[in-house]
Amino acid sequence: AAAALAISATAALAEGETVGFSQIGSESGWRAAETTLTKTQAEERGLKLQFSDAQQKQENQIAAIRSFIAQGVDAILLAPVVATGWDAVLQEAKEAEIPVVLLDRQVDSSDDLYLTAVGSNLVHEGEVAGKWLVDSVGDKECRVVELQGTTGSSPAIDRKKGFENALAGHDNLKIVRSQTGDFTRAQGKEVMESFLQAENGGKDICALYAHNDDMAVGAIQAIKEAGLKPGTDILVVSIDGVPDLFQAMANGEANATVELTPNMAGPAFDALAAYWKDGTQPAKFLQTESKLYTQADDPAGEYERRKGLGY
Ligand code: GYE
Repeated sequence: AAAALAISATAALAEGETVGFSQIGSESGWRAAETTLTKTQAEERGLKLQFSDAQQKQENQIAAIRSFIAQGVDAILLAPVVATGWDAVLQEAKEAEIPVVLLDRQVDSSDDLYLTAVGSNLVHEGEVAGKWLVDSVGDKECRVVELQGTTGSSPAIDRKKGFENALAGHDNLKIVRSQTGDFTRAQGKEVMESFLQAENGGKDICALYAHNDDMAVGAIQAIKEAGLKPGTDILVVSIDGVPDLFQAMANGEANATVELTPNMAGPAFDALAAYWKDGTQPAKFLQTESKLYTQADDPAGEYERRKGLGY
């Protein structure tokens, strides 16, 4: 009888909740780190994680959420690739009484359709990046090119807005070209090549603002292949704080980045634990930090500190 009791107790402990995670894909080093940290923390907390990689397609995310609902998971994590088109499937999760937690991006659905959203203030990130450039350039004429994130995603919309807020009133800084690089290195390089060609081989470009570090790293490659010096001929400012950007900064090839923690799962799992325990309703937005790093902030040391963190 004692042995049976021990087994059932263990079974109860091992039971743990099941969480479905609809991840966008692995378009950037930052996203790969977010996935790694989510899997590690689920394991540490005794949660069973059903992971789905949507290859950056919304229809795949919606299908994954529907399969999680059919499985009767205890919660759903969703990093929404774009901001629109979620009402129906979020309503289905609500009717199934499955709490949904948004990670790192926002949706335009009403906030009664999700338990909480964990992420940074994306407009503020753009403002921090823009302010750094305004302060660095002073009253010099500066033609700026912009690599936007995934079209229709909340970071692409908000980081553009924030950067423009910071440049308002400083007419010597002008965004002369702006196009999506879909948050990837490859497309960041490709689009930057077209910007360089269109701007007198890059000689007319004073600065690049990239909505994430991966596009900046791709663009840095293109700037070097055009025979120019990234970080001096063309200033480079971006967002995420991934190790490779700190590496570029240590080499003088990038100037500034706004850090985005890849650990969105920690606050998400904490909120879910409280909700599962006694129905505690968290705030609808759990905001993470946005810290500016420049070449003055020991980039080589920051590279060392980050390179093991799941990137
Ligand atoms: O900046 C980028 C990833 O959603 C804020 O998505 C996140 C962004 C991040 O592709 O690297």
